[in-house]
Amino acid sequence: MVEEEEEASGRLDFGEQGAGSVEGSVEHGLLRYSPEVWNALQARAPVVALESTIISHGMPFPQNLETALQVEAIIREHGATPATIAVLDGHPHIGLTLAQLHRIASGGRRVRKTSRRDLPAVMASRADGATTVSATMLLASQAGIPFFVTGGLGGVHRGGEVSMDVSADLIELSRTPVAVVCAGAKTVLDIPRTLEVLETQGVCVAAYGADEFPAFFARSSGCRAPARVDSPAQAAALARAAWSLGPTGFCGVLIGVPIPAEHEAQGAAIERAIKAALGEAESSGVSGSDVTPFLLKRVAELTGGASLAANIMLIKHNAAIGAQIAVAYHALP
Ligand code: PSU
Ligand code: MN
Repeated sequence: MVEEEEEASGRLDFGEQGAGSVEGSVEHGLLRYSPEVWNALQARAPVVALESTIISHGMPFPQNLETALQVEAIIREHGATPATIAVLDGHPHIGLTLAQLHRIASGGRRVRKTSRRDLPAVMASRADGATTVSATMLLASQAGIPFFVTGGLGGVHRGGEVSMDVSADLIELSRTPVAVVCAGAKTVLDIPRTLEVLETQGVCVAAYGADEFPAFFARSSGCRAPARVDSPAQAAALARAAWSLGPTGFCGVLIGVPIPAEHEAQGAAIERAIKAALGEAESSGVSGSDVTPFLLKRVAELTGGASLAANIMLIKHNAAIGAQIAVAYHALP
């Protein structure tokens, strides 16, 4: 395990903001920032948040680490600064070094899947936690980062009307003013009910360059998206309109980016694997926060890696568009 962290080159002096330097990161209040992210935020440059559960629980090592690094590179290529978020030794980190990314990617079960409700326990026990969409949104918002890119969103699980297994991601979108750019929700979930809960919670949902809300591996979910945007500038304007309504108005914004048509071919095989994995989850009694990681792992195994390849392609695609949206937001008049 790579544990050592580089000392920051040259002591950073952020005395005015009350920030200090800890093991190469900038400590400000509750949060520890990588120098790259801290400097970008101080300069009011566009920053894009990234979650870490997709690294620890969404993909196997070492593809997870390679993908995380490539996604960060894509965001930089598009003119924004990536900020991967995770909890290390109980401290929320905004922006990770290579060593810290490696620690999350290779940590196996030692790294805890951390949604909003888990943050206090992970912090108090000084554990390592990989943040889900809900916890990442909360920490990104506290860091002043309004844009966040990921692969797939959590949602209402199939049978959720009985189990009440509804991802905290949906509720977070109703509380926290961060725009989430993703490929929609996987059909391991109940997409119509997911959209119903988002409506009930007052979340602004748009599809990017499409009329339907996307279903991750498939462009079409059969569900019309409540709104449509066709460019980074339009997505940025939508987010600004939402946030202009103030703290008691709209909060999160969800932008669903469909999988590019040329990559959709594998969709049918993946759908069959999803059906099989759902049956296995039920018969082996997997429940709670283990359900999503179990399904993602089994679908990847059953498709011989095709779902993993699609996953990797999608998160990169979303990163390019999310970075363009963050840059467009900064350029709004
Ligand atoms: N869906 C995916 N990939 C993922 C996740 C969901 O296609 O990696 C992860 C995200 O971190 C998301 C979390 O926030 O799972 C949702 O978990 P749950 O269903 O337990 O709320
Ligand atoms: Mn759940």
